[in-house]
Formats: sequence, structure tokens, C-alpha cells
Amino acid sequence: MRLVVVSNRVTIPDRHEKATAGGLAVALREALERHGGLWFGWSGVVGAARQLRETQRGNVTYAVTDLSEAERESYYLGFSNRALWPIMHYRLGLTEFQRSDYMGYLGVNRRFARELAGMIRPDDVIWIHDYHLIPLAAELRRRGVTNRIGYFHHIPWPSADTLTALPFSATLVRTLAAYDLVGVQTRLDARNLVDCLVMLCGAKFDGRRVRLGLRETAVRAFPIGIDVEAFRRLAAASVRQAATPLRATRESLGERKLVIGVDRLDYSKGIVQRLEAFGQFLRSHPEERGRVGLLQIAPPSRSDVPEYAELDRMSDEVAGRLNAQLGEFDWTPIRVVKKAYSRTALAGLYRSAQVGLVTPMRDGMNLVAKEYVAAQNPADPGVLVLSRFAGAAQQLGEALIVNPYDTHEVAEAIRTALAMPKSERIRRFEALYQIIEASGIHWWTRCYLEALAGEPVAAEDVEPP
Ligand code: ADQ
Repeated sequence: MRLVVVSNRVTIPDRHEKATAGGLAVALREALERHGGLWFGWSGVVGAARQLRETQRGNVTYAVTDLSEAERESYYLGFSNRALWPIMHYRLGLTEFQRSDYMGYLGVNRRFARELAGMIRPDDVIWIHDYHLIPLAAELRRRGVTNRIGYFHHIPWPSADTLTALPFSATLVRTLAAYDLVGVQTRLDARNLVDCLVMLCGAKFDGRRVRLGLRETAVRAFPIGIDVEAFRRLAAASVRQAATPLRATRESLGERKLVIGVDRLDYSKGIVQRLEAFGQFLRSHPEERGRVGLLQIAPPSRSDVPEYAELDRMSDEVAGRLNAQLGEFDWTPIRVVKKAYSRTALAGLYRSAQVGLVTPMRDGMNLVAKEYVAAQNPADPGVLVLSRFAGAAQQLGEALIVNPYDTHEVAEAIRTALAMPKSERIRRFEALYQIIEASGIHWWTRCYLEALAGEPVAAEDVEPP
């Protein structure tokens, strides 16, 4: 079998690029190398040309196409990121629907299907990723593609009641029936997705498969993971190296403790609420002032969407206000750094932090939570504070689970984490590590592809809703 992966963005690796630790892109590349494959999607370029370009790297063909300015506006910024992203994260108030965006979204999916269909071979297995491409299988079927096609939804799937606020939601949900397998992050997502198919489209469900018209679609949860061993090694190596972010951070902190947050700058990640919670922690526990700092790393994303530009401004404003109110001449409580770091640098930073603060308002999974655990020193680990609304909380019950809407609760969890005795930290860390190790990224790709190929799935974690 040849594997065909389709995702909104495709990054072609440099010829001499070494695989970095973890990351979905690396895991998919490895799966493609193993099976021989094709990776198709948007080049990231916006231009008028739009012709398909193919690049060969080892066993893998990368086929990319550009978007026109109008397509980027309607398909990517519009329907994908101003309508689907917020509604799937339960943010009805931020959901903006424009018919022209939806038409653009369908148009790009139709064009992708046209360009891809010509490259499909009879033995190909096709794996489509994420909410930008929900109707792609239906468009491929329309062009006569009969191969096995799977979809993985990386973000949450909301309740039917929430999703119906989106115009054309029933039509969109119905296109899922064109897949042989639909994978989501958690059992709650799977249940919601099945409910949508049943309630909005009249599908039948037998506990494992959804039947709609002549098609049968399996719906299952596959919690995504990271390359735990590779990340652990990176973090451990950062201790031995001379000039590392870990050492620099330690030196800049002195005896002070560090709480860390790492996210794309996105309203779903709860960054502003997290800053406020840290401020509350310092107000409730003045004895901690000067003894601990929050480092929030948040590279901007989707800056062309107004809500993201607003979040960028808000996070600066809140951090500035809290620093002015609570800081001292020799101590700044909050540092916000708006740039991306290498995997190595991140691993070192996670390891130098006594608390990992992962408090999204909603998140499909959240890989930062798993990276934070993987990077810890087993002999003296830090504590993970985790939002109950991250998919990861379904697996990582030994973290301190919090409601990110409750500033006081998050503030108290920070306090509990900082004061936690070493024996309890080690016990919790070991339980968490075992889970992330047993369900890493290679386990995930293997389980998904086995299920897509119609083989029995060995792993216990993969369950029907
Ligand atoms: P994201 O919303 O991007 O992914 P997440 O799972 O946390 O969220 O992954 C972010 C990745 O980006 C992590 O590997 C992290 O290390 C990296 N990253 C974040 N900030 C960085 C920085 N400053 N420098 C370098 N790297 C940084 C979507 C869904 C998630 C789901 C994933 C995978 O929203 O819920 O877990 O897909 O399915």
C-alpha cells in the first residue's frame, strides 16, 4: 500500500534537514517514508500561478499548490479560521459566518480533489488531516475515487447543539460519511461527532460504525502523542551543554522558581486568563512575590484574523499591568516572549520550570502538556497544571486538573504545585510519563493506519464512543 497524506499546509523538508524531536510533521514523514508516499496540500504561498509542483525527497513525493488571494481569504482565513475554528472550540461569540467564505472553502476542497484525484493509484490509502479539508473525501468520491480514505480531526468536536449554529453544518457533517474512518482526539469528541451525524443527518449508529445511505464510517478516538523518548533525550542533553536556554534561564532566575506557559498566540489557549491567574496567585500569596516568575512563550499566529491581533495587544496589556502592579525594581513577575524556539530550546526551558501551566479554554489534545512531562528530570520533576478542557486531561489525570475559567482555582493550583513535596511530584510524574510513553506519536500513526486499513487495532486506548 502507498500512503497519501493531505493537509492544509505542507512543508517540504530541506534536503539535509535532520529530523527534530517529536512533532506531527516528522511522524507523518516517517510513516510516508515507511510506506512510500505522497504528501499533498497548500504550499503556504499566495499567488496567481496556482500550478501543482512536485518535489521528491527519498521515498516521498511532496505535491504542493498555491492559493489565490481570494482563496486564502475565504477558505483559510474566512471559513476555516473565523467560522470552524471558533465554533469547534465552543466560542459561538467569535464565530463569523459569510456565505462567500463557505463557497470559497468548498471551492478549494473541490480544486484540491481535482488535482489530487489524478495522482491517486488503486492501492493508495488516503489520510486527510484537519478541519480545513472536511469535504475533501466527498469531492474525491464524486470523482470516482474508491480507495480507503480516513480523516483525522485535530481540534475538538463540539456538541450537535453548538454546531447547528453554523449555517450549512448538516451539509458539512454529512460529507464525513464519505470517509471509511473518522478519527478524533477523545471519546467526548467521538460521541459529539456521532451525535451530529445522527441528529443532523439521520445516520444510524451501531456502537462502532455510523451508517448513512450506502456508506459505513467508523468513528473512533485516537489521542495523539509525542515522540517521548526523543524529547526526553533533548531535555537531558540540555543539562550537559554549556550554552543552553536551560542554563541561561537558570542563571537569570538565580534562586527563583519558574512557571512556564508555551502556546501559539491563540484565544483557545487561555493565555490572558492564565496571566490573570498568575497575578491572582501573587495577590493571594504575597510571600511568593520575588520568589517565582512566569515565562509565557507565545509566537503570534494567524495575525490576519482580527481576534488574534486583539489577543496580541491584550496579552501585552495584561502582562504590563500586572508587572507594574506587582513587580519590584529587581523582579519582573511575568515575561512574555512572542517568538518560536527550537525543540532543543523548548525542552531545556520545560525542564528548568517547576510548574508547567497548560490552561487552554478548549483544546483538541495539547501537545505542550505531554512535552512538559517528557522533559522533566525524573529525580526532581516539575508539576503539570492542566485545564480540564484540554483533550490531554482525559489521559493525564495525575496532573493538577483545573477549570481555566476559575482564576482563583488556577492560582491555588500554582501554589499547590510550587509547594508539592518531592515524593508526590515523583509519583505523579511517573504515572504521567507511563501514559505518554505508552501512547506516543508512533503508536498513534500505527493505530490510525491499522484501523484505516481495516485491521484490528491492538491498543486498548482506541475505543468507540
Ligand atoms: P496546536 O493548536 O498548534 O495543535 P499543540 O498541541 O499544543 O497545539 O501543539 C503546539 C506545538 O507547537 C507543540 O509541539 C509546541 O511545542 C509547539 N510550540 C508552541 N509554541 C512554540 C514556540 N514558542 N516555539 C516553538 N514551538 C512551539 C492542534 C490542536 C491541538 C492538538 C494538535 C495535534 O489545536 O489540540 O494537540 O493539533 O493534534
